[in-house]
Amino acid sequence: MQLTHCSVLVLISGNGSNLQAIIDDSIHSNYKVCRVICNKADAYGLTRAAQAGIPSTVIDHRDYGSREDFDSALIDLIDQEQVDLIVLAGFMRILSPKFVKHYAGKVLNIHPSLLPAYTGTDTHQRVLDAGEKEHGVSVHFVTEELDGGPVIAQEKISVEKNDTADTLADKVHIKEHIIYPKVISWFAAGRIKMESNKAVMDHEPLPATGIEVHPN
Ligand code: NHR
Ligand code: GAR
Repeated sequence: MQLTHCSVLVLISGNGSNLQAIIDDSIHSNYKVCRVICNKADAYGLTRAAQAGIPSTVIDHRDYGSREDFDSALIDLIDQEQVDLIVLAGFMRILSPKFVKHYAGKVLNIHPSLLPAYTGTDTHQRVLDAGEKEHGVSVHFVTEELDGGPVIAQEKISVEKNDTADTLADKVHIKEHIIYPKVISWFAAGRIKMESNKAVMDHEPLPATGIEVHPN
């Protein structure tokens, strides 16, 4: 089903460069960012939302007694409006099974590695330490398994001799800002779904590494 104008809610914790790329793309695409929710009051991403005229809400996890209480409050906030898709863009709180079940098939995350390799944090340094020749970025559906939901798309970069964790992070960011808006527009067009814990595009199940965007 084609959503006439897919309403996207973006969850952030920090700088929000992916949020910015999504906002910039949305202006000429088939989705709109209806709200930004952030768990850090001083995150620069909130300034980006304000500059784009997008409403935002801060909800600090430290004000809640448990992860489940925080997630219940998050669900209450999100359900105040009609949201078609929730996008994690540098959002740093693990979402409880209750949250994930409530929005099954409607939550995406971007992760700076070629999943299933290098889940977790500090991916760029770990890729260097392992002597990998390739690195990259993955967009996946969020499930209860951390960084383990079905992959929709990946984009690769090559690791050169003089790369550092910082240069790899820069290269990965450039790719993130291309791949994330692209996947969101596919979702908005009704082309991507999660079915039985698999990512499906145009009714075809995708391979475990998703679609390769810009193959070399
Ligand atoms: N939630 C679920 N259920 N599944 C995923 O795949 C998720 C998720 C929530 C966030 C993003 C993520 C990543 O891409 C993400 C994927 C934070 C942590 C973490 O350990 C792990 C993975 C990711 C984000 N967070 C700590 C926590 O206790 C807090 C760290 C902090 O506040 O700085 O939640 O890698
Ligand atoms: C991005 O590189 C994203 O892949 C990564 O955080 C950065 C957020 O940047 N996510 C994780 O590492 C999740 N643990 P941004 O705030 O500028 O979009």
